[in-house]
Amino acid sequence: MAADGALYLGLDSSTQSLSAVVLEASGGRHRAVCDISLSFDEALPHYGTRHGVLPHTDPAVAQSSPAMWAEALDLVFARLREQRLDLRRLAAISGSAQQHGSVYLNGGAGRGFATLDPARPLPVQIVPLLSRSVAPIWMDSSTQAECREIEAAAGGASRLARHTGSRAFERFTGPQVRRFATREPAAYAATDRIHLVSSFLASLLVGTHAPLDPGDAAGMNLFDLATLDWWMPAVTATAPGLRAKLPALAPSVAIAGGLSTYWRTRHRLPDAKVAVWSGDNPSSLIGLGLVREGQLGVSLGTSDTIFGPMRTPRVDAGGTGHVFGAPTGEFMGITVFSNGSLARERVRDRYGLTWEGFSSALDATPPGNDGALMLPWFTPEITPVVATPGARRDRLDEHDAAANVRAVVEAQTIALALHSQWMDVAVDVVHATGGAAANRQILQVLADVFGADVRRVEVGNAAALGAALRALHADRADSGAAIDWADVIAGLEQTPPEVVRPNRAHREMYRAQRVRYAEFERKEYARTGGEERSVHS
Ligand code: ADP
Ligand code: XUL
Repeated sequence: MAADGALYLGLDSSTQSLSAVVLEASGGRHRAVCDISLSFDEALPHYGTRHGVLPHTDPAVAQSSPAMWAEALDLVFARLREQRLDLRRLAAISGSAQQHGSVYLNGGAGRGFATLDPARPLPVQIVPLLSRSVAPIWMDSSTQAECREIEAAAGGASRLARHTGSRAFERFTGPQVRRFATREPAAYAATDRIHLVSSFLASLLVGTHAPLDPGDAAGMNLFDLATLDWWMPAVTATAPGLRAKLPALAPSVAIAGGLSTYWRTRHRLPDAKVAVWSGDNPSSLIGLGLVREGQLGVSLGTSDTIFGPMRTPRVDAGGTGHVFGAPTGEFMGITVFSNGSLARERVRDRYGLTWEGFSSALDATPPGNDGALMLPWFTPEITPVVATPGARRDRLDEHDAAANVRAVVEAQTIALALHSQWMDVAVDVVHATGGAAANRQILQVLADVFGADVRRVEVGNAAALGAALRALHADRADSGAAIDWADVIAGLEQTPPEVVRPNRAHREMYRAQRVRYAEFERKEYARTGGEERSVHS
């Protein structure tokens, strides 16, 4: 058992900001005592990012700056020193980062990390270690050709998905590496190590090349979920000599090292342990308390996302879902829909409603909507892949405001259920989060369609909280006092969640509605999906 009062720091380097959550542990329980965030655009304007992304003439290209991420790390420690925290009690740190982004380093990086000078700012010491000044990130969609080439060379999309958990995706690291190796062969040849954002930042903290965990490694199209090692057919298909440039791999619970002299001297920090970092989705899984199969998370944000732990890495034959490693040592499935809050807002605004009016419309209409259906593809959809935007309606009067409100919510909820079936999980509880989880009527539809309790989880930054919980869990395991994940979650002091219970009769009705929806989706998808055929909203 760690000393009472031990502090655990979780960092989250997301697309737009760097956040930090500090947990204080006491008597087997732990609570957040600090939650801060700095926006890259505002705190570090000299990099010229917009929403964390560097300007580029090609809209398909999305890149950011590794030097900026490093400077943010330095700055967040300076801000932490201004908080009322006794950082001498810092026992361990872990982190979470936007997934898929890659950082390219030359042969001097290992020594450079080990000999950072605490008297000098970090960015000027990092820039000479980079073989590519920019890092492609997850919003990049420029690698279509590379995806197809890798799939072909690795024996097809299904084979790639069976091994790595996903078919080739533009934003995944392998296709990004291939594009760099092809277009800038000299810079690629000068690259000694390719880190993900997570392992790059962990390397800065420990002063040596840090390993990758299965959570983030699975976002590369290079990692074999069955062997937890690199899958050589994909590595070979991606770029020449790539194997030697990849980081080491380690379980999520591993300690990557101790905080290096740079941090201890510059920020007067103790010799805290640094646990391996992970991606933001695996970290959020922990932050939302999802640690066993049967628990699902639904995030109703800009996009809608459904995710949950899986004991074994079952893969989506439909080709839209992903499997990543989970910090528990098991796996997680995740499916992302682009038509989330923006689609709900389109309907709300079209009928001139407020959110209260939107909720009243849900109250005023019967579950099942008298059979009226909508396909909510207001913008191009990724699940299923639909290139031509436009909502599709069946037995639904476009002028009936209330019925359209119910139709969009039922459609999105049924789509969440249908497109997470591949995870093959017997759902017993859904943890809902994101802006639209504030809406009780939406949560009722969610409970009825899934036939499960819905708990509204209110966490500030789920990824940073998850990272702090991972630091605590890894520290205890490393100290020979390992605790189960269920106890780590149970020990967290939080406001009790609001629980919405399913209505049995509605559940039966939604079973039938799901079948009809699936049929409508199939028909419309075959007729217009992915093709240039517009159906107006
Ligand atoms: P992000 O993905 O940017 O983190 P959030 O999770 O913060 O997004 O969600 C923001 C969205 O929440 C807003 O765009 C809005 O559409 C939605 N929202 C806020 N309140 C409600 C409500 N009462 N009912 C439905 N949606 C809501
Ligand atoms: C996941 C993905 C995003 C990033 C954003 O596949 O691309 O969720 O991790 O931070």
